[in-house]
Amino acid sequence: MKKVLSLLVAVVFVASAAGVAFSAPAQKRTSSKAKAEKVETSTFKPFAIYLENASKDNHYAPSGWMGDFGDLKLNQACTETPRSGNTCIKITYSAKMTQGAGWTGIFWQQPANNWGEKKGGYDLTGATKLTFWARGANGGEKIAEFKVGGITGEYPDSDSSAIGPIELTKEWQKYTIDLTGKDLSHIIGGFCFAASKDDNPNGFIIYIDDVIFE
Ligand SMILES: [Ca+2]
Repeated sequence: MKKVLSLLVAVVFVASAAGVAFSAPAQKRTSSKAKAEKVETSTFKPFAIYLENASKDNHYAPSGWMGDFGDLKLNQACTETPRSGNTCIKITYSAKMTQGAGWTGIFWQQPANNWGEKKGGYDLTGATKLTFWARGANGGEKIAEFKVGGITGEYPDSDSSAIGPIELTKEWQKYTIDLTGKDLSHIIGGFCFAASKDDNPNGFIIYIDDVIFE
C-alpha cells in the first residue's frame, strides 16, 4: 500500500531536481555512509529489490518517477506470465509527453522519494552484480539504460553502474549490471530504467521480475 501511495508523490522529483547541483561536504558524506543500513559483507547473500508484490524481502521503493512521469503506469502485482512466483512488475509508457520531456524513467529509492537530500540507502558492499529479468509485450522495446546508483545530492550514491541501450524481447531474458570494483557502501538508488519517446514513439509495455543484488 505504501508503495502505491508513492505514485502520488512522483512530483517530488521536480522539486528535488534542483538539489542535484549541490555537492555534499566530505564530512557529511562520511556520516551518511556510517548511517546506511549495513548489509552483510563477508559472504554476500542475495538482496532483492523485487521478487513478488509486497514481499517482505523486497527493498527500495519505485518512487522516483522522472521526465514524463505522467506517461507512466506501474503495476507491481501484475499476474501476466511472471518470471517467478505469482507476480511481476508491469510498466506502461504512453509516450504522450505529459510533462514535455520526451523521456521517462523510474528510480527505486531508499527511503522512498530520496533524491539524495536525506540519509538512507543500503551498504551493499560485497555484491558483485545486480541481475534482473525483463521482457516487452511485443519485443523491440528500447530501454536507454538500466542502472544501479547515480543519485547525487547531499547524501549521494557512492557509485553507479549501467547497461544499455537494450532492446527487449518478447520472452523473459536475464540481464546483469556488473558491480565489481564499485563502491557500494551507500546506495540509495538501487535500480533505475530510462527510456525515450524517440526510441519508442508509441510507448511500450514492459515487464520486470526478480531484481536481485548478488
Ligand atoms: Ca515474481
